[in-house]
Amino acid sequence: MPHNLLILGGTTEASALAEYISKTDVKATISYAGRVERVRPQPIEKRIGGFGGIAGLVAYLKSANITHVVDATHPFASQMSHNAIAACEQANIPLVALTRPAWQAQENDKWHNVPNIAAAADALPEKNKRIMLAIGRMHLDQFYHKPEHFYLLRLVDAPAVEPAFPDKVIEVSRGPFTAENDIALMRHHKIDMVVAKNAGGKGAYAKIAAARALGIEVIMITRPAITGRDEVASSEAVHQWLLSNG
Ligand code: 3Y8
Ligand code: NAP
Repeated sequence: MPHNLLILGGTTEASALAEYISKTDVKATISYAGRVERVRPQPIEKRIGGFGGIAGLVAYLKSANITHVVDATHPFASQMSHNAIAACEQANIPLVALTRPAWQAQENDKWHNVPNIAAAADALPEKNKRIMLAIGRMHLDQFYHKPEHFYLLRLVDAPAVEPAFPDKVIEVSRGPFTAENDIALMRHHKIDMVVAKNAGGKGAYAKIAAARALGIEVIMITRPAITGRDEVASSEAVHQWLLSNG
């Protein structure tokens, strides 16, 4: 049966893979949750919306005659990744993850590593800081019990509901970002602390390089561990995996 690939997308690497695959004879569809108003235009077929849990994904794999799945989601999209592992096992469909390594602290980095988002909020100091909270929209409520700080929030879309921080500025901007812009942004808002997910890749790294340049502490959230799947690190390796997996 000819290859029919499902790419679970939402990252720079997923877009690069879609571009790469569009130049081959492999039929492929890139999938998004539908979290934001606009997703990046793609050269291959796109589907937007959840599948409906593991069972929904199994049903989709069968109805769409998917032969292979590449999980190219963000390292913090752990629910999707776990569902993909379970669904591909049930449907007996090969799965590989296209991942990007975690960032490693470099000389002059002032990182304070924490295991999860809740621990990042607990790690905030007592006295008033000016914090760039660049972890998106979905988990801001985990910081609501620390209202005494100023927060610079960077969101993909203007929020339908105002995040409940008394002292905040909302920067509506989608990545990828640049270090020089993030240095200017942090200087403008007199930022003295950054909270970040260890996303890896280039699209979110600007704030990390900017914090280093400005000597600002970063509370770095470790990514969730995801096991039980093969992983590759490039579009070429995905193509090789595809060819060697029937
Ligand atoms: C919907 C649509 C591409 C993909 C680009 C990458 C880079 C730019 C940097 C900061 C950090 C953050 C956030 C971020 C980046 C890339 C990548 C990446 C971080 C889009 C996209 C979708 C999403 C979902 C969105 C989350 C949010 C997280 C913003 C597309 C633009 C903070 C992650 O409002 C919301 O509901 C936003 C939700 C999940 C995390 C959160 O908890 O809020 N990404 N981001 C995807 C879908 O519907 O399936 O893919 O075109 C994609 C990108 N965002 O092809 O160019 O590869 O990482 N995304 C983080 O790293 O902390 C911004 O501001 O410095
Ligand atoms: P998540 O918490 O792991 O997944 C929650 C549910 O969202 C999944 O069970 C699934 O719903 C749906 N879903 C997630 N990714 C999907 C995809 N690519 N296609 C179809 N449905 C998807 O996911 P998340 O952290 O909210 O991430 C959502 C999307 O944003 C993903 O595409 C991810 O790559 C992208 N993203 C996330 C982050 C982040 O920080 N989390 C950063 C950058 C980009 P059903 O159970 O109904 O199938």
